[in-house]
Amino acid sequence: MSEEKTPRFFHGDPRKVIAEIGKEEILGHLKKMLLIRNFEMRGEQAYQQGKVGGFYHSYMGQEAIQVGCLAAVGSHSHWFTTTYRCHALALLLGVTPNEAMAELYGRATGNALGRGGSMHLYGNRMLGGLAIVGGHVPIATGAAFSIKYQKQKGALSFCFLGDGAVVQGAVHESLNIAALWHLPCVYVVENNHWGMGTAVSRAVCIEPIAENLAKSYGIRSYTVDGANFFDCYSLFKEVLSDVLERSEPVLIEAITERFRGHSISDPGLYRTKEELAMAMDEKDPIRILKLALMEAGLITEEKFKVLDKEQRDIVIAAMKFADDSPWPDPIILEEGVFAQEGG
Ligand SMILES: Cc1ncc(C[n+]2csc(CCOP(=O)(O)OP(=O)(O)O)c2C)c(N)n1
Repeated sequence: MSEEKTPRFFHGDPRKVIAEIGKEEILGHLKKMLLIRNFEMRGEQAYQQGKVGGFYHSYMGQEAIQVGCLAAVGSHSHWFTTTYRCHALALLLGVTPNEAMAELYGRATGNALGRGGSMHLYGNRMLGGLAIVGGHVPIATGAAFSIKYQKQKGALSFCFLGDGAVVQGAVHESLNIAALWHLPCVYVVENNHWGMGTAVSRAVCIEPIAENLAKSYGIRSYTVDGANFFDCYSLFKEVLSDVLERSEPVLIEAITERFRGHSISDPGLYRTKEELAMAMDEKDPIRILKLALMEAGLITEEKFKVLDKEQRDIVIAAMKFADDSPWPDPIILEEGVFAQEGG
């Protein structure tokens, strides 16, 4: 990366963050990351066994971004929108592991009654799980408009999108209207370096993305290490108070790594095993948080193993729940369908 391409990273102070969050609560955030990791690993396993159909996009490797965001901003009043890579956000926004897993299995007890599958999970404040690249960005922008129009206090709209989505027209129209109308929307580009098998440098003409793009729309931008919980938490705290105060959109770029192929059917031949192994070692958000908490004397290796096992057991129980759940009754196929062709 040449010098002008090097972003200015936003940093958080781990000691300050631990003092602010509290010792027990920060372990709670580690547990959430472990839940997501275990959910993704077991979900993949179920897929390989033929129990999960359709697509499967793992969030493994990116956990610190959405866990850090939710830890900082809470979920009570905001709107959240994301892509097909949506298991983590759903789990963070109150979808239980049972109903998320049952949705992957296509069962009636699933989060979308077994009709949506892996890419279409919904939560109380979660507008989707949406699979058209860039297509969800106007939806998040609309949510920000509704917050402003209804004069809702303390609420923002958070939109997670991939680096590959940045070149979609809908994203630019959204940024323009959000800046023009001063909408309280936080756009978070999760830059995992790849859009399917295409490197970001072959698809997007500017880097760093957020710093450059934000200039065109006259809005603030930040770049953050998406593997570092403390940095992500601190950034989202800062952005929360900033956007609430100014009611202006903000563009964040979280540099991250996806530990799997684009989807489960992607063998990932475009990157070497060594590159991936290095990323999974050096940029593992769970390992980074674990080491920091060990250094702070908040956790031991043994305690970490106990927490990991607890989360694994929750996910294994969710798989059993899904396995034991009924298939949807075909008679309800047209229920909840709001648009139909013809008269
Ligand atoms: C409009 C549209 N074009 C193409 C696709 C096929 N497609 C699905 S995911 C994807 C890559 C998106 O990459 P990125 O935005 O970086 O997100 P990531 O998968 O890395 O999280 C593409 C091209 C699609 N779903 N929608």
